[in-house]
Amino acid sequence: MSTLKNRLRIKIEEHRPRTTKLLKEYGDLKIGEVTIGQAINGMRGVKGLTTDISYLDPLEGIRFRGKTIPETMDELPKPPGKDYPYVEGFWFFLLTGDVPTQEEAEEVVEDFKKRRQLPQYVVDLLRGMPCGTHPMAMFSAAIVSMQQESVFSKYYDSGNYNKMDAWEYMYEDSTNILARIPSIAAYLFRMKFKSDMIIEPDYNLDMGANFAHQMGIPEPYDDVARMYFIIHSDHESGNVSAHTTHLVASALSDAYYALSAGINGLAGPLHGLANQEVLKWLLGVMDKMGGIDPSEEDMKKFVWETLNSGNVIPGFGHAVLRKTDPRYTSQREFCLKHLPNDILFKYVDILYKVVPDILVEQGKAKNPWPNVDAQSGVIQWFYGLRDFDFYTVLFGVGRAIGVLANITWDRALGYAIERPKSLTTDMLEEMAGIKNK
Ligand code: CMX
Repeated sequence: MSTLKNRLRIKIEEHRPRTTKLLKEYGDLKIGEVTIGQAINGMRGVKGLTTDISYLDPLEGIRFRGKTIPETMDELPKPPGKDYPYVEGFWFFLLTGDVPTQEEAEEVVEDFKKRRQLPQYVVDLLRGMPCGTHPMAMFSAAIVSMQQESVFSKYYDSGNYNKMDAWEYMYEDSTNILARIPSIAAYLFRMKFKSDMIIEPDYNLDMGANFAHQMGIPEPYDDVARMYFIIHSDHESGNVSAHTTHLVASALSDAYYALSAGINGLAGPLHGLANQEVLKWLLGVMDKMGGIDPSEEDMKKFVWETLNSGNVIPGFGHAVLRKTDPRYTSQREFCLKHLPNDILFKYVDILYKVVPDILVEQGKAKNPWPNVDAQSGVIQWFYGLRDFDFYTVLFGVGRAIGVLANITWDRALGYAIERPKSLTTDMLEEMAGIKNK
């Protein structure tokens, strides 16, 4: 058994009594209340999920296994000479909560290489889809097409299913998926946007470097990929992609079904698709300003025009965060180092200066600060990735790491099938004392 799987087994066995004790002895303890506003408006802030993989503090932003993004980037093992950690080592860290040693991370790198090969039927499926299909629909279809390989489903059907061992099968499916999806993403990118000039994987490379290689983009795009996948991995359990993946897996659907569903949620413009929306909007701003260095005054005018026409400012606001998203900051730092003079980055920079005050003045958004999506497209654009329909697929590869770690733990801790209760409008009116007799 690999070091990672063995460590995970130990962590799971240590953790199980904590969950059992909470359920058995404190199961009736109240941890919150639900208002009519929350029942109608997306359950915002309702405490109804448990995860130890990440925690989102409204003011501090995300922590992965207790570590901030800078701590994560600093402490995890990196490929020699690189600025960002191995994605495979980050998978080890999210699953176990332990920072792997260099050797442990590299063992996972080797494990992923063995699982990387794409089945021919995935390639055939991608090639058979209508050319107008959105890359997110292709990505989701490719993931669910591999469901026939699920070892979890086979185990469930075997007649020997034991809920205590189910996590092992979820782990195997999850690792197989993670090892393959960067190649799926790169394949569909080259097929769709690079005249079908496919680049075969290089089995000497780690996930980030092989992704850059298969995309056909030189260094430091390998580090961009590592950074991008890590910062997009997890953002607690309540966001649409994470929650959907968890919800589907709670029915004991396997990781292929669950992740494909989560990816479909990520494709929404209020969630993952926002990075594509930001780029589209930014290019519109640039076009209107004639591509010259923008002035703050012109930018303010444009932002107000967008708001007054009933649109949101993409890349700003957040359902939970109440400060600048540290995922934004992390990418901003990358931009300041690698592309400080890029014209698009200058637009993003000015937006950072003018949008928050305008959103405060408008008085609607609870959080006027930028989120992750306000920066990510700019970096991709700079490295020549100009087909922004593809951007959310990149987010999807990263998001898979977090949600697959979560559903592996869901099975380890035997989390139940999700079934919140709904009420009718009549019932809410009755509770509010406004029901017409
Ligand atoms: N521009 C203009 N108006 C905004 C706004 C923005 N960036 N963000 C919020 N608002 C508005 C909302 O549309 C809402 O208006 P109505 O009352 O007219 O419906 C009001 O402010 C209150 O919304 P909120 O409680 O602050 O925000 P929500 O939790 O409802 O929504 C989000 C959060 C992210 C969907 C929203 O801020 C938004 O639409 N932002 C732009 C899209 C975006 O960047 N999405 C990426 C999110 C990142 C992620 O998923 O991780």
